[in-house]
Formats: sequence, structure tokens, C-alpha cells
Amino acid sequence: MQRTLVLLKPDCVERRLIGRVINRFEDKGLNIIAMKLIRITPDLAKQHYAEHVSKPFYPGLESFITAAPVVAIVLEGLEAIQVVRDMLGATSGLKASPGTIRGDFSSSRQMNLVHASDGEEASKREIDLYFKPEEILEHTPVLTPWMRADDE
Ligand code: FUP
Repeated sequence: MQRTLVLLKPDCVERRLIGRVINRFEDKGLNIIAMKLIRITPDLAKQHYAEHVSKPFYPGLESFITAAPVVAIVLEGLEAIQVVRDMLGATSGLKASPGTIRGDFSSSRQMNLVHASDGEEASKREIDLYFKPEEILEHTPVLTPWMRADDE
């Protein structure tokens, strides 16, 4: 099982798409094991986007990500990191394939609705950035035996 950090960004919250996006993750069979509504501070934004801080687009990205609340979520599932990245689609909503979340709902490179960790190292770092260990509530939904075989 893998865990991945997902953020429903300010555009997702303000456009009232929280429910529809979470629905997709639930439909896929991913488990929500942590979730909260928070306001990202400029300091947290700099930590989250450490690799982008020196890039020309960073000031605009920071203004955007701190402009309204976000929903931070930890999803758990088999190969969850890649599965969720594939569900999001390409970074720009203009390039993302139809059928992906960004492809279906976004026409922007910056306002692309959802963030998800891009690898195991990022997922560990990002989960620690947003959640304390006691905020992660591991559980096994009752439908699990009907979502995949025991040996998968
Ligand atoms: P992704 O991994 O798909 O979330 O995308 P990146 O890590 O490459 O970029 C992080 C965020 O920076 C993206 F969500 C969108 C934003 N971005 C811009 O606003 N402008 C750019 O030119 C590139 C990325």
C-alpha cells in the first residue's frame, strides 16, 4: 500500500468542486485516511514548493495557493502515488487529457485544481508537512474485499 498527499487547491474550493473531485478518488477505491481544511501560509508554500521558489512563476504561484483555503488529504491505496497522478493528468489543464480531473475541469497551468505527490520521497515529505502522525486514521472500509483480490 502507498500513501500520497493531495491538495484541493484554492480554485477547487472556490469553484465548489471539492465534492466532485473527492468523489472520483472514492469511486476509484482509494481510502481517505486524513483530511482537513487549512489556509496555506507563505511560509508553508515556500516549504511545499521548495523546488520552485527561485523560479519566475513562484510569486504568482504563492499568491494563488495562499488566496483561499485548501483541502489537504492523505489517500491510501495500491500504487496510490502513480494512480492519483494519472487521475490528475498533465500539469496544465490545457494539456491534460479529457477524462482526467485537470483535463475535465481546468483550462489553466496555474489553476489546475489539485496537487498530488510525484514520488515516494515527495509523499513522505509532504504528508509530514501537512499532518501530525495522530491525524492519520488508518482503517479498512467494509467494501475492501469487493474492491480487489486478497493477493493484489
Ligand atoms: P505538478 O507536479 O503537476 O503539480 O506540477 P509542477 O511540480 O511542475 O508545478 C507545481 C505547480 O506550479 C503546478 F501546480 C502549477 C504551477 N506552475 C505554474 O504556475 N507555472 C509554471 O510555469 C509551471 C508550474
